[in-house]
Amino acid sequence: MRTQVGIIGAGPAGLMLSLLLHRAGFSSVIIETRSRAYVEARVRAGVIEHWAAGLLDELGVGARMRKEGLVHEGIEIGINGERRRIDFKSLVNKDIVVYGQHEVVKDLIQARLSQGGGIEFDVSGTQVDRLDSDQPIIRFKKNGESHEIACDFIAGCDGFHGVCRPTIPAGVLTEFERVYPFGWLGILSESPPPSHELIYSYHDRGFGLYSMRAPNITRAYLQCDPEEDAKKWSDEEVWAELKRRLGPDGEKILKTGRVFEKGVTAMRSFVVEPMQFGRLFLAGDAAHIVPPTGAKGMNLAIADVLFFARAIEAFYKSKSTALLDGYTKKCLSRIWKAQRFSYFMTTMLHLNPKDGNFDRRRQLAELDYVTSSKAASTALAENYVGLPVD
Ligand code: FAS
Ligand code: PHB
Repeated sequence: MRTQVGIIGAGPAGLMLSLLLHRAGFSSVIIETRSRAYVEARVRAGVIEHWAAGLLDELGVGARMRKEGLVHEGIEIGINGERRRIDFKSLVNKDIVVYGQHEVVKDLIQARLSQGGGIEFDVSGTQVDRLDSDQPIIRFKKNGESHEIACDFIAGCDGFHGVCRPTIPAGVLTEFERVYPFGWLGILSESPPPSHELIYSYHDRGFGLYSMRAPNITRAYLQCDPEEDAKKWSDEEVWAELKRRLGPDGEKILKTGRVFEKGVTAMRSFVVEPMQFGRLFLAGDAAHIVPPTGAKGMNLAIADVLFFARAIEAFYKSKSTALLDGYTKKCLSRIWKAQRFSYFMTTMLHLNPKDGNFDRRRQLAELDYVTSSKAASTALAENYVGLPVD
């Protein structure tokens, strides 16, 4: 098999890249270790930044998002039960769309397959080779048969636990990492959320996030120990804690329902530099991880591949390698701003067990300032809805 860009991973990064390359007239093949059903059911992110929603529209894959997604013009920040709204529309004249990542993945797969795109699901034994040549190759197995794809470029869109980053020789990459002393216990439930917008709730018992997937489907998270066993939490205990962390009116405004998904996600900030080795280019979680408090993960992945697709187009159409050579710098400029914002939101809203009473007061002052100063809430709003991708 031969293609111009071999893509490893059918997550948001790999799928979006394939669609962008097709639009520009270039060939790609995606190989994915999981089944189509698995990747389409994997519950992850929930927020699409303003520019990313526009890109989905532009690519003709935004119809279901526009029909089923929820446009939000702000968020609420709770401070021990007192909720204050950050009004994106009035501050930065932008909104976001709440629409599950697995729904985005479904739409992207549907669109790519209907274009005749090649997506090989259920592969195993993925290998990348000859990365420092101009003819890198991908090897994989499927249904017991070995396959090889000759490429001009390989996009490592295989997530944090993929094979691409570890294939880069020792000494090339520099890792930057911060691991947080807490995680999130997340649930999905058949019940209406406590507000029509997201509530990020700081509380003396710990952080709580109240999101949704539909008017009658709640997606909620509780700050917990990163090693927490979700199975040890009964539904009743989760609901009781979610109500407490909303504040005095939690019992009244949070309706319970059947919990059909429960899991713990650990939290880290992670970046590798550079994001390239020869003809292998890393994108998305393969190159960086953000704590989900800023709702940046999926959106960063889409921005990376937008920049990569532009670089590929310049290479083939104008024989210029300038954008390819500048790929890492271009991506990192956005990635580090997203890391800064995600760190800011995470440390402002979560209780760090290592902090003392001085830090609790400092956090409360930061929350008071951010939600009462026009300048500070505008800064939060412009980062939350997504910085420009020019
Ligand atoms: P992905 O991990 O989505 O996709 C990588 C793909 O590569 C996967 O399908 C994988 O099966 C495949 N793959 C891996 N190894 C392979 C191999 N050897 N061969 C072939 N294929 C291979 N972000 C938010 O913004 N908000 C959230 O609330 C949020 N919650 C999250 C919860 C969890 C449990 C996790 C893990 C992540 C969460 N994220 C969240 C971040 C998440 O949304 C990622 O940022 C997003 O999935 C990144 O997309 P990709 O880079 O495409 O990586
Ligand atoms: C979600 O809806 O899953 C979600 C929303 C906002 C976040 C993280 C997760 O910051």
